[in-house]
Amino acid sequence: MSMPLLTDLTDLPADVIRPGYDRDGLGTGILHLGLGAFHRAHQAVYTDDALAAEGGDWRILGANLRSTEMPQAMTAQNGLYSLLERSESDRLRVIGAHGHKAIGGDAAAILKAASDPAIRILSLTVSEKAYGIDRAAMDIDEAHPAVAADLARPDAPQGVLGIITAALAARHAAGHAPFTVLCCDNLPDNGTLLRAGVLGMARRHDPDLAARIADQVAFPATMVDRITPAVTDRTLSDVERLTGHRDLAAVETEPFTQWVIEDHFPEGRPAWEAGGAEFVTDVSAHEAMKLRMLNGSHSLIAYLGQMLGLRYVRDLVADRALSALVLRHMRAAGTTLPRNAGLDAPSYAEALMDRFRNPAIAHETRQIAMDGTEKLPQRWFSPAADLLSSGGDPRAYAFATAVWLGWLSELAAKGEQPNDPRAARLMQLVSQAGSDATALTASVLSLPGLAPDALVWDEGFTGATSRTLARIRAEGLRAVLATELAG
Ligand code: CS2
Repeated sequence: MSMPLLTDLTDLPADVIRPGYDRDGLGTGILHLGLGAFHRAHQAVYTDDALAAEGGDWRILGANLRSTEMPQAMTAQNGLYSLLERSESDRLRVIGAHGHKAIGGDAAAILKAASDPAIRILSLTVSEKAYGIDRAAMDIDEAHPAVAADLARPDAPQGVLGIITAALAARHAAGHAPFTVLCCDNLPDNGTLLRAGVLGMARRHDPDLAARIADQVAFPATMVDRITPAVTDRTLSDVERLTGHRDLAAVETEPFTQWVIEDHFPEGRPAWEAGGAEFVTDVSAHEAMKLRMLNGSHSLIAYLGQMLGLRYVRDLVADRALSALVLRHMRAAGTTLPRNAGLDAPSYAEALMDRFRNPAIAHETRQIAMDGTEKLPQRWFSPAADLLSSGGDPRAYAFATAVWLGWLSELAAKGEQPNDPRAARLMQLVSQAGSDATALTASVLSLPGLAPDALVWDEGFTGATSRTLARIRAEGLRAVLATELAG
């Protein structure tokens, strides 16, 4: 007999933690775009804690711009889902912060919801590649497919920038206050960046609207952190065992969680501090530490793992030589961080290594290896440029870059492609460079927006990268690893 679906809070085992508030008594105040596992394991959990502590009309309306699967699953479960925190012992909690219905693949419905005055925060976890913002120009990237579509049809926006701009225009026209825009993706200065994108879009349509947005809309920056592997059949079967219910929206995650937020919410906000969120006036130092040390070393782990056939992050850090390389990367990243900001990079590195080692977390290197051209600029290439400008040793970054290029070469040789929005271009560059490691290094690093010019032109860095790449190709990664730490 198949188990009942999780649709309410009855019939749950006594040890399952459940929402500490009356869900039906609280209205919706947040529209969240991007109903992925990370949002369900992070912001929604903080909101659940905030609602339990202080109540308020801050439940979340979740929406996916394109895919319908998760919104349908959430709607079928009245917005409820299980959060499985994995460590030596698993902890199961049902999250109630979402409303009863979610929106999937219906941009017009999302725009309508965003125009509703009840919504006072619009938050996002749509992944780096969804925005279409040119960081160098701090403007929209007109070649990005969603941006191009929204420039052509501002009345029927499909992308995040078009939807936010159109909703802010509709709210102004109806006499409603703007919402606060809260970017929760792993991008540096994510608030400022998204603001630049929205202003760029608004300026193209209506300069007065752009001026109003610049003047009135808050875009607080955030640093978000919680390792959340993709959901697997094992997640779902463990949740069934622990709850006695089927749950197609369940997520699994690590116990650690962190959220640092700039406290700038003119229309109010939930009491997220109840869940441990830290409110600060400037998140940039925290964000640089997290992006460069955690995400930067994650990307190194991902490409090493992909090349060495190691499936999970924990498999890599269980290997002494590999974990030494990961630690070297973290240390190099640590030297690029702002001084006098009260950061403790050595303790942070140690704590990260422990989190990466968590035997209960099966985080696939394949998942992290996705979208390299979107992730590596902030994870590797800007810190590497900072390191060079302060006279530091760029070896750790040259090594990481060589591993990525080596992996791309290997994929090309097998007739495969990376999972990356610029996959076709990358494969073309690999094929054009042939066996010339110097040419491949130069051509990939010169891709628009990937690496700062100072890095692309630095012969010490590119030379070290292409020499390591040539060795990886000639001798194999294992052989290079053996000498990398020794020399
Ligand atoms: C990872 C991140 O997939 C990736 O690229 O580096 O999702 C990472 O797990 C989170 O940022 C941790 O907070």
